[in-house]
Amino acid sequence: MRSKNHFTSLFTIKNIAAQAVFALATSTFSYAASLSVNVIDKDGKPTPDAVVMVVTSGVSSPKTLLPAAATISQASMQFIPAVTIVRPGAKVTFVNNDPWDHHVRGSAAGAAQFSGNDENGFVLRLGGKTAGVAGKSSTVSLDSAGVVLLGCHLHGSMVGHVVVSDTPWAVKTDANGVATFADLPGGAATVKVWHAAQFVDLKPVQTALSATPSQVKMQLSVTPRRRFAPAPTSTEKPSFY
Ligand SMILES: [Cu+2]
Repeated sequence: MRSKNHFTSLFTIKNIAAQAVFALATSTFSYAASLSVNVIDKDGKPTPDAVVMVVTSGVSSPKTLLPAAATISQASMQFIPAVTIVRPGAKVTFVNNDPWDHHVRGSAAGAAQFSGNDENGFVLRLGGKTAGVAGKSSTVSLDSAGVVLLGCHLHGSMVGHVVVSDTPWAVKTDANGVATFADLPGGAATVKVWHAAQFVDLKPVQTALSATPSQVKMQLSVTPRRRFAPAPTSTEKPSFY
């Protein structure tokens, strides 16, 4: 009984200390810093669908947290969107909007696939959609931070990714290759970029965030292949599959 009380009081002291550190950090960095990251490919072209992640030294959380739920459609032989960002523990729903079956699989992407620790791995089969009825769906929980590679056992050309980000600051680059962060805490920060075609991790960039908006440019060492535009209304299986 005595040792239990001793443990409880130690825990309380630790807790108070942690709160004090948090209060100090938030009062020091009371302004919001903005950061714009331009991602270009090896040829200097703007790169959409890259994920920029910022690890901050200041303690804060974004006004908008990463989604705890997301939906990925299978349509015209593609995962749409191609890249989805969620927080750890997110529920991700796959919906088959094609009139034929898909046999979706998720596995650790990149170097993590060799670790043998595929906590986010899953396989699910979805029957083809009947016209006039909602597509069949299935939901998985992605609990560990990391990148999940999506594929289909029936259609080898289908590729997608889910980035389960452990930092709440993660933004996908737009059509112009730009990711913008509006309310970062000031101070030192590390900027990382992920792209499906970038197999060798790019070196993170260190930057200092202040009240003055900052800009960082990051260049991939590869030129990603462009995705063909999906035909959202197609109901016929493309002949080339
Ligand atoms: Cu498929």
